This record gives sequence, structure tokens and C-alpha cells, in this order.
Amino acid sequence: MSPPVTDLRSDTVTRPTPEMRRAMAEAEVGDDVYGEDPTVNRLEQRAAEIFGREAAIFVPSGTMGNTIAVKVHTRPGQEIICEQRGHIFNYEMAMLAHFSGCLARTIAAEDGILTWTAIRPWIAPRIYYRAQTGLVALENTHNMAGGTVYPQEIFDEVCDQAHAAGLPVHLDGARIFNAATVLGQPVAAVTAKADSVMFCLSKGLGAPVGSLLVGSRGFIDQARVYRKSLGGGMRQAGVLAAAGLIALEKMPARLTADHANARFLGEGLAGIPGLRVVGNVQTNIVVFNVAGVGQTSHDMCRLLAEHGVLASGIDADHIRMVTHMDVDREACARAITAVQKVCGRGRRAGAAD
Ligand code: TLP
Repeated sequence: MSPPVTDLRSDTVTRPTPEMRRAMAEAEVGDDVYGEDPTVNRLEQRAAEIFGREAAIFVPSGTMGNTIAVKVHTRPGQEIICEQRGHIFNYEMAMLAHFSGCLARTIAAEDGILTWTAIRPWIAPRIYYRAQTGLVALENTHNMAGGTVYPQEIFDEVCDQAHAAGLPVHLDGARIFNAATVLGQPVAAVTAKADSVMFCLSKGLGAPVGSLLVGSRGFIDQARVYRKSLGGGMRQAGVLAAAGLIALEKMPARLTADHANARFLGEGLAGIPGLRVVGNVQTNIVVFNVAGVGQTSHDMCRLLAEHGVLASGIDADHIRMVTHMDVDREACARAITAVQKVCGRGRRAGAAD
């Protein structure tokens, strides 16, 4: 019997646990557009408590959470400061422009971590004929930089200085529980200085669907309006929130296992000639450069799939592998072996040319 497929494309691919499925089947529900779904209300209340905020709103996706946050924080014609490989800029269908009428002012940081020194020169001068900066948007962990974590003092300084400059800060915290695990601090402490935080239940925490946006009462009241504009009023969403509650309460504790597996994977890949692992593997994401192998990342991903390993080519030279609760150490070892085989093929093909 061939081994099962090892799906390392993303931590979004996890399937709900049996406990989640049971909770979904038994969830008490109501119409959430009327605010009457008790399970959604419980999830929102718990999220607000856990993040030390006044309120929270359940949204179908991280993209919608970020889109709503940007809309609430900005006015059309403003600029949003974010990192060049940030999710909000590259993978959210240009919603900054489409829904909020804003432009991204991107700043490149090799490790994805924006310092105040890097941000400060890009804040628009307060002159009437220059588009004004409306928001600073940070990403923790930074996905495409390889799951990097903001050192707390850098994060706090950016927030303090942005506030002193009159700017709000939104955190794309899709994987903030991974960051908090590494920092050894509760998410409330890690995110305290941001004005709003979006985090995902549907990634390392294993829920099938859903994200939350947390912030002040006034911010979340406005967010509710824009969620409806975007078609995000989900009616009996308690069936989803029930799985989300388990994700929120029980799953953060298991992220250390994903991080250890990612480190194992990173070390294995780093030992393969021609590959270069980007940065230190801090969380559950491993990005590696394959230029030295003589194949594009996309060709290599196709070959890996033939060996039962799924990974994502994020540009011509880089592959991303993400660990999660549906891949164990053995699966990571199989992935390393598959990459070894595929790289061997690449070098031979190169030598024959
Ligand atoms: N990221 C997905 C892809 O879209 C790249 C993935 O596989 O990692 N912020 C960050 C930092 C994210 O990584 C993602 C999803 C989102 C926001 C959006 O979440 P969803 O997919 O729920 O809209």
C-alpha cells in the first residue's frame, strides 16, 4: 500500500477533528444577522476575552477580516503601510484598493519584520497635496518570509510610534497563536498595542472555516456593517462557531508540535545540496530556495506530487512547506526523502545539458 499523501501546501488543509464534528452537529444555532446565534455569540465573547478586548466579530475568512479592518481604519485616497510580501497586499485580491479605495505603500524587509526605522521615512508628510498615510498593517507571523515572529519590543515600538504619529495599527495575526507560542506569552500581551487584530481559526488551530476580528466596541460595531456589505452575514453560523470554539480553547497548546516538525523538516532540507532554507525556522512554515537545483519551484512541486508530497511554489525559486496537525514527524521524514529524490533528478538533468 502506498503511503498517504503528505499535504504541506498549507495549514489551511486541516480537517476538523471528531470532537469538532460532534460539536458542529450538536451546535445551538440562531440567525446571526439578528445577533441571535448563541454559539457565535459565545465564540465572539471568548475571543474578546482571550485577546483582552471589548468586542470581536466572527468572519468567514481571514481575507474578509483584514478587508473589514482596513475599511474601518481608513478613508478612500489614503495609503496603507505594509511589508512587500505581506498577505494583505499580495493575496487579498487588491481589496485595499477595491473596497477601501487605498493604495499600499509597501516596504521590503528580508525577514518580513517592519521596524519603526524602516517605516518612518514612508509616512506621508502632512501636506494637503500628498496622499495621507491612513494605517500601518503588520503581519505576525509573517507568512511568506517563512513564518517569522515579531520580537515584542519591535512590535510595541511600531505601535507606540505609529500612535504618536496619529496612525492606527492593524495586525494580520492569521497565525498569532504560533507567534505567541514562540514568545511564550498570551496573545493578549503579544497584540495589546495593536488597534485591531484579525486571527484565523482555520489554520494551525484546525477549524474548518472562520476567523475573528477583535478591537474596541465602536470598531466592531462598524465592522459588523461592513461584514454585511461584503456578504459575510452568515445566519446559522453556530455550526461553524462550534468548531471554532474548540479551535480557540484547545488547539493553541498543540502548536509546539507543528513547530518542532517544521524545524525537523527545515534541518532535513538544509542538508540537501542545492537547497537553501530561508532564515531560521521559527514556527510552522519552511520556505526554501531551490535555484541551486536547476529546476523551477513549480516543476519541483509537480515532481514532489508524483512522490505523494504536496508543497507550494511561491515564486520561481521558492517552495513553501507548512506543518499542521494532519502531518506527523513520519510524514515530514517522507517529505525530506521525496525532496532528496527530486533534487537528485534535477542535478542529473542539469549535468546532462
Ligand atoms: N494564507 C493562505 C494563502 O492565502 C497564502 C496560506 O495558505 O497561507 N493573512 C495571512 C497571513 C494568511 O496567511 C492568510 C491565508 C490570510 C490572511 C487569509 O486567510 P483566508 O485564507 O482565511 O482568507
